[in-house]
Amino acid sequence: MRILRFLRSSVSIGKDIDYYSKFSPSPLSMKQFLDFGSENACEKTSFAFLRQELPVRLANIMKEINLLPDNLLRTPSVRLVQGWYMQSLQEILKFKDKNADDEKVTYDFTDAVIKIRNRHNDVIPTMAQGVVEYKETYGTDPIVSQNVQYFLDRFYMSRISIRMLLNQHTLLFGGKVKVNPAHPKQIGSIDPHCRVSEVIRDAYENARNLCDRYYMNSPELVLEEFNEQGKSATVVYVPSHLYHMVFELFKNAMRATMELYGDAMEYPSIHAQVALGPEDLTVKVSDRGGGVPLRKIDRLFTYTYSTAPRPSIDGSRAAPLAGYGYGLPISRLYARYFQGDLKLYSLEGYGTDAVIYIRVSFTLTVCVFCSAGFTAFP
Ligand code: W6P
Repeated sequence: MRILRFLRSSVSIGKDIDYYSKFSPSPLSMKQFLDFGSENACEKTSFAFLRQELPVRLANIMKEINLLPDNLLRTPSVRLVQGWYMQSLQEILKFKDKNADDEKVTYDFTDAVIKIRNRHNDVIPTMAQGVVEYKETYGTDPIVSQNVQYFLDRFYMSRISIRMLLNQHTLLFGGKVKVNPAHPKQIGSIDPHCRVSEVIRDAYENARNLCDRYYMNSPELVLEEFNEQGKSATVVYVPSHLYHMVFELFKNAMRATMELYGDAMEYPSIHAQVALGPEDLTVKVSDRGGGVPLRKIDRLFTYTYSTAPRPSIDGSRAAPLAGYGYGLPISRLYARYFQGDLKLYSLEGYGTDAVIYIRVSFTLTVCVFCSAGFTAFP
């Protein structure tokens, strides 16, 4: 009986995936995100949008998961992730024919959204584990590596875009009031006046703490801003995304510096520069950690290259500062999500400049899967 029910539900979920994957995801502009948080937008509007849009985004990426190499698809880790996507799709589809005017319905929906977000918390390390399992059994070749790279970039971009929707909905409608007491001026996760330098200093301090713990010392930060006198640069942005990116860059810059200078008592500072122009806000993080040869730069963004077995989590050894996991490629996706980018320029024998580009215009449409940009409200 149970098996029969399972079979029947997995046949119908297949049909749901087919149906919803035929729709294209609707990219939102920063302005549209802000409008959802304004006075005249309500939980009902957001509910009506999400109960269609979430299945579309989930189904589209589930179709792509199915195109992975068989041997990767069969790893327990990828199966696990696939199961989470199926479960979440089913939970959203339960709201298909529900009455949007019923407060109980929208309340339950917000609850479901929170559950789904939590279910998918560990997608990145779990997929990384799948890649490790695959590599251990089959090794890697350049073709598989390239396919995995293409897939994971789209998969993680899709995840960023879905989580953005989930977060906005729960932050705006999950509580009694729309304002977040910790960040009253934010619209959900978006800060219309995100102070870039504050985020940079915060990320530096936290990276420095890790560095001090691992190396017993750390390089200083020199931060410079280049824009209208006296004003510090602000952008309409998701501060947590900016934090994630610069934190990753600082960890890498610190590690390179500490590894090159070994037991020296003094270390060359890390320089961060912030420049605001009419189109771009640019953040450059420069270290003098000896650089990386050009031949090895691409590897820093390659999933099959940078995946190492997960470091032990028994806490008996301090976690290494960087180099495990997907920090850099994921950071680049965060930058590209709002039509920006993240690039590395290295001077081998000297140091590395890491540059984050952030587009200033808030009418830009965010990326759903790729970095192709267009404007919703020119
Ligand atoms: C390095 C390698 C790297 C990656 C990202 C950011 C900074 C640095 N410095 O040597």
